[in-house]
Amino acid sequence: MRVSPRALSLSRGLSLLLGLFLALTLTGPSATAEATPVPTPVPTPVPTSADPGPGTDYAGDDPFTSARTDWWRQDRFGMFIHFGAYSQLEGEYTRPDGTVCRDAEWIKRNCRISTSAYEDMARGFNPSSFDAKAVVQAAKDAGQRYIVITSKHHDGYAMWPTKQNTWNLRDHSSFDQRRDILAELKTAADAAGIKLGFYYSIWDWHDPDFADPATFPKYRERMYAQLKELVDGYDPALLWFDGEWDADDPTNNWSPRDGEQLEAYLRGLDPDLVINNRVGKRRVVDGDYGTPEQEIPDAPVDGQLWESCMTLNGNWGFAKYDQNWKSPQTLTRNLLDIAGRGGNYLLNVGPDKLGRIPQPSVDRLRDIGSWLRTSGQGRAVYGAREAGLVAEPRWGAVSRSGDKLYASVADWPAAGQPLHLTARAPFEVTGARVLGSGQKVAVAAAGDGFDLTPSGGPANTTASVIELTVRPSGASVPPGRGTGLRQEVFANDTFTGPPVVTRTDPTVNHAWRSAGSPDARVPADRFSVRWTGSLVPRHSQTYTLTTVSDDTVRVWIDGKLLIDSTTPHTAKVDKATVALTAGKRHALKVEYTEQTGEAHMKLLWSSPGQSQQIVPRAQLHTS
Ligand code: FHN
Repeated sequence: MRVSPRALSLSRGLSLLLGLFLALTLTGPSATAEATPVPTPVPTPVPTSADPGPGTDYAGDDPFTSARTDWWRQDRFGMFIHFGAYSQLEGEYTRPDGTVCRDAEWIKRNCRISTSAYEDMARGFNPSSFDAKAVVQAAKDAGQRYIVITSKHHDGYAMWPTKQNTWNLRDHSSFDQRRDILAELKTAADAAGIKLGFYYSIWDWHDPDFADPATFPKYRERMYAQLKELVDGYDPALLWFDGEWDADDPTNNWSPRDGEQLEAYLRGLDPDLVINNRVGKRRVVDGDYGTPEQEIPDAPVDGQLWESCMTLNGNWGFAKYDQNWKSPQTLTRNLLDIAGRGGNYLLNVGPDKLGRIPQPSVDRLRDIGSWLRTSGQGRAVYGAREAGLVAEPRWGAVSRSGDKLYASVADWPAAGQPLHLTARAPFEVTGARVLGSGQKVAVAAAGDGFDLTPSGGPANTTASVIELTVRPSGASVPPGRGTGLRQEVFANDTFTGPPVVTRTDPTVNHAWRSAGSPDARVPADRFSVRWTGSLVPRHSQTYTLTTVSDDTVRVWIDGKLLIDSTTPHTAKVDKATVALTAGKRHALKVEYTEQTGEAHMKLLWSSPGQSQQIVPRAQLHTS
C-alpha cells in the first residue's frame, strides 16, 4: 500500500498496538481438540506507539487507482483452489450406520462427522501427487494471472506447517513431512510470474476456543499468529478471507471491529497486501474489494472494486460424483461479462485427494486460455475495464482499454444485419476490425449510437471481438492542479460553534472506523465535517457522484442538494447524477456527521469517460 507517512506510521503502530491489545487481553493458548500439547505460539511483537484512537484514519489509498492494487486490476482473471483435509474424502462419506452423505469442503459439518473420526480420516491424507508446477501451468494455460489457494478452510486444517497447533498437513497426515505445498506453490508461481494469494477462514470448526465468546480471544491470538506465519513465510500478494458471516450465528463471533483490527494489523505487516472484504463483514467499507459468489453483478459495483468467484462444476472442493461442468463457452462469456463491468473473475479448481486437478477442469481452463491467446482477444480482458462510453448490449459484452472498445459478440448477426451500440457520451469511431478476421466492419451513426455491420461471419463460436478505435468528442481538459477541498471539523455532530480543525483535505477518502477520527483533538464519536470548494471535471459529461458514508451525508453541487442521506446509517452507498462541464469549477459542499460506532466518508465519481475513483485531488479546489 502506498500510504502517507502519517497513515503508514499509524498503521504500523496499529499493527504493533493491536498485538499488545491482544497480548494483554489474552492468556496462553488452550489445548486444541487433540491430546498433544499445543506448541507455544509465536509471540506477538511488543507495541511501541500510542493506542489507535482519535486522529486515526485507516484509509491509506484509493484501491481504484492505487499502485498497490494495480496488478490485481490488470490481471482480471485468477485461479481459486479449494484443497484441504476434506479432499481426502473426495466428496463422499459413509457414516457408521452405512448411510452415504455427500458434500465437499463442508463434509465434516453437513455430514455430521465427529471430530475424532475426521481427525482419523485426515491422518490418511497424502496428496503425494500435488505438483505445484503443474498447477501453475494449468493456471497459465487458462490465462489466469493470479492464484488463491485455501491455506485453512472452515475445518481449521492448515495446509502449511503452522506452529500454532498440530492440526495441519505437516503434523497430521501421511504426507511427506519434508514437503510444504504452499512453499512449492509460491516458488512455482514466482517463477511463472503469477501472483499467489491465500484463502483463510476466520471460522474454525476445529479450534475449541473459536465457538465460545469467552475463549474467542485465545483463538484470535492464534489466528493472528498464523496469518503472520503466512505473510512472513510466504509473502502472499493477497489474502482472501472467508468465514466471517453473521455474528448472529452463535458459532461465529466475528464483528466489524474484529475486522477493522485485523485489517489494520495485516496492513502493518505488509502495506502491499490486497485484502478482500470478508476480512470484516463483507461490506463496502471492508478490505479492498467485494466478493460476489457464484454470481455476476449486472453493472460495475458502486464504491468498491469487485471479483466474482465461481466453481467449474457445483462444488468448491473435489467431489468425485460431480460431473456438472460448465461449458468453456459459458465460462469464457462469464469472463467477458465480468471484464465489461470492471470486475475480476476467480475461477475455482478442487484437486482430488492426491492433489491432482481434475482433467475436466484442466480441459475447460485450457479452452478459456486458448480463446484469450487467439488473435489478441485477451485484450478485451487484461487491463480492460467497463466500457463507460456505451451501454452494455444484449448481443455480448463491451470493455474498454485506452482508446479501444472491445465488443465481444456472442450472438453474431445474420449477414448484413447490424450490431447496435448505444452511446452514453459523444465519441467518434476512427477504426474497426474483427480480431482474427480480415473482414470489413461498416460503422455508421445510428439513432442513439452506432451500427456495426460486419461483412463476414464470426471469428469463432464463443465470442468474436470487434476492436473499435474511439475518440471521445465531447469537451475534455487535461488533469487539473487542484490541492483539495477546505475541510472544517467540529467536535460535535451538529456543525456547531467554531471548527476544531480547518485545513485543506486532498481528497474525501476516510475510514475512521470505530476508534479513529479526523484529528487527535476530535473524539471518535459525535463529530461532524464540512468540505467546501469546487470540483473540476475533465469531461463535459453526466457524472455519477457516489458516497460511502457512516452515519449521515449530504452533497451539494452548485448549490443544489444531490445526496441527502441524513437518516443515521451504517456503511452505506448513496449516489446521484449531475451534468458537469469540462474545466468548470462547480461549487461543491459535503456535510458529514458521525454519531456513534464506525465512521466512514468517501466521495467517488465516474462518468462515461471516467472510471470509478475517489475524486482526485487534482480536480478539487478550496474555493
Ligand atoms: O463456506 C465457504 C465455501 O465453502 C467456499 O469456500 C466459498 C468460496 O468463496 N466461501 C464460503 C461460502 O460463501
